[in-house]
Amino acid sequence: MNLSLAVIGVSGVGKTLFCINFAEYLGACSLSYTEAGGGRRGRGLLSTAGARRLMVGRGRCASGAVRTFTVHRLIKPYRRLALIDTAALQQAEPLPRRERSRLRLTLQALERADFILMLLDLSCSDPAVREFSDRAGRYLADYCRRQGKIFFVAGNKADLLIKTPGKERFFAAGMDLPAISALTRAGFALLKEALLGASPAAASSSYKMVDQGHGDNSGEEGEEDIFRL
Ligand SMILES: Nc1nc2c(ncn2[C@@H]2O[C@H](COP(=O)(O)OP(=O)(O)OP(=O)(O)O)[C@@H](O)[C@H]2O)c(=O)[nH]1
Ligand SMILES: [Mg+2]
Repeated sequence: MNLSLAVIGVSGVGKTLFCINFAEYLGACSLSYTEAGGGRRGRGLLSTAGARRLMVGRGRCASGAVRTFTVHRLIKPYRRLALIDTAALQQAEPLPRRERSRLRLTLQALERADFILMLLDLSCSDPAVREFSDRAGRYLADYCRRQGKIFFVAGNKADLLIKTPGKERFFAAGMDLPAISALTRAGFALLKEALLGASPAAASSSYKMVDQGHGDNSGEEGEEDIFRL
């Protein structure tokens, strides 16, 4: 049985660092990957340290590509875990052509994934980015509910907060927001537990597990489609 987790969020939120460090946390020393978009298409094998050096940080090589890291036999009962590092969500309206093709790749990745993890940057104080991320989160929660996928949302960069992580509750997209740090690995244990505890077959009940009912994202009409191509 294989498991695929798509990681989504705006640029700089920590998607790439999360994928590499979560794979390493699960026991991977090297990562095989495929990538498409951002003017690139290819595959490769890197150590986790090499992947961090080459792939993390704004403007790093292939930023804007959708990249799939595959790790083997690390998370029982799954034989393979695919971590899909999607292209950054962009707020521009209308989206420039190049961004539309990246968004198309991201939407295809979401279709393939069993689980979708949306990352928000807890250290970000820009209200426009927060509002956009919140709308994107609501849209994705609604999409996952309709498609029978499991949706997680987490606040990354908790290590940058002055308050002790875990002592404060955050909410986004109408949900409780667990605080994690892709850098320090805080919250990874809980995330692993949540992944193992939620089988794709039980998607609708697991969705309720993360939906704490703050705000209304259960409307019959669904959320406004903010991912227009
Ligand atoms: N302090 C801290 N920094 C982090 C954390 N996660 C990511 N970063 C830093 O944030 C910056 C962006 O991280 P990336 O993983 O490249 O972000 P991304 O979401 O992949 O960005 P794009 O590829 O542009 O979409 C890097 O400098 C990371 O080292 C975290 O949990 N804590
Ligand atoms: Mg990245």
